[in-house]
Amino acid sequence: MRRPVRIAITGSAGSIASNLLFKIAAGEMMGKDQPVILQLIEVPQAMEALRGIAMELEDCAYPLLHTITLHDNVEEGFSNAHYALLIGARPRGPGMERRDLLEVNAEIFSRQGKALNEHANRDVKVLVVGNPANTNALIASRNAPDLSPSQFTCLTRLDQNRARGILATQTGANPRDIARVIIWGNHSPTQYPDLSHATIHGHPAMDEISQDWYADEYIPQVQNRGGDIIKARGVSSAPSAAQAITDHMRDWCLGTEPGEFVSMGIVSDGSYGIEKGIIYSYPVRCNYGRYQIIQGLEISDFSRERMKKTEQELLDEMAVIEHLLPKDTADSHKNLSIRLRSGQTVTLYSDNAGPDGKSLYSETDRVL
Ligand code: NAX
Repeated sequence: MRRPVRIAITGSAGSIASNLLFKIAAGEMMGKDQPVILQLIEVPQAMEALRGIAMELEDCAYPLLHTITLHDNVEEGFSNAHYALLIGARPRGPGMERRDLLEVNAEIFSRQGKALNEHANRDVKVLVVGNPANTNALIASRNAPDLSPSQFTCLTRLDQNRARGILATQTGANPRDIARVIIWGNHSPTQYPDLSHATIHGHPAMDEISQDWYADEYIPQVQNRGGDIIKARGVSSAPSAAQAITDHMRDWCLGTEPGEFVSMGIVSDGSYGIEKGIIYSYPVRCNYGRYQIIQGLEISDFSRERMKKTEQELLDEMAVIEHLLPKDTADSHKNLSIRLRSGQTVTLYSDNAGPDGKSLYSETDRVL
């Protein structure tokens, strides 16, 4: 049996976490042979509710659940964490402008970034879920100068799963047989769900659907799915978000399926002409606990326009909170390849996952 890993989770008494914690304790995220220590973090007024969740976890008698600790502050809660899932965030209140939302969350995520820098394990893997997720991840990362920007990611896997599920329904395919669906950009309605490289049973997905349905129905449906769920249920997505968090962390830690891409919000290294340093959703593949941006995909004018639009929204969000970002961490975000933990540019391993048995990835230093 392995040594237990420490997973710190903010917003632990909220709707997403209430679904997620039971999946983690059951071994769905880190594997069926990996014991876990859950370091659950909430705001002080939610500690009683959190105690109730801890009791329910205990009542499941999960063999992999080593210990549960409860915290009303992140400094204690992040202590020695190997993984940090930042789910809690301030939702938009009545009369609150987007600018106010960005600024109020900037305060929360600055403190969390500093706490991770000071207290977490040096190899901590961070996933930001709380919205606006991409910009919150940027803020946390910029406040953690001793950690690599590549340790900070944000969740766009829910968007990818939605894109796959909706395509499966339309074509009658099993979601398992659909691969290489990509989400580019922001976790917001400007995101671009891209099917140009997607396959169904290994054949181009675009051959199975019409361009009109893709452009006029499919893309807006994926982009607005979160809002449609709130309209229908009266509450935002929770079980599907918990599933997506599980998928994101499992793939990052244990590796992606051979030949498959998954989408993750990660710091841009300038790939595909996207501004360096912003947190942008890219197609990646993961192995040995690292991720690599899939390089060399052909980008049509149709795609380019949409990738730029969502990039622009992220630049606008960054402009709103720029004055709150520490200046001295800007360079580490823009010069990623020299910020590898080893301090050197490295040659990638070759995994024969590319076309004709050649590696797609061996000629780049973009290992993150
Ligand atoms: P809930 O309101 O049910 O739960 C949030 C919990 O976070 C609350 O219990 C609250 O007390 C706690 N919290 C707030 N600030 C905190 C802080 N500073 N430290 C610790 N805990 C804190 O929201 P839920 O439905 O669980 O959603 C959580 C966040 O995920 C929201 O920001 C939501 O917008 C975002 N989402 C992001 C998604 C993504 O794909 N990136 C999809 C799902 C979801 O909409």
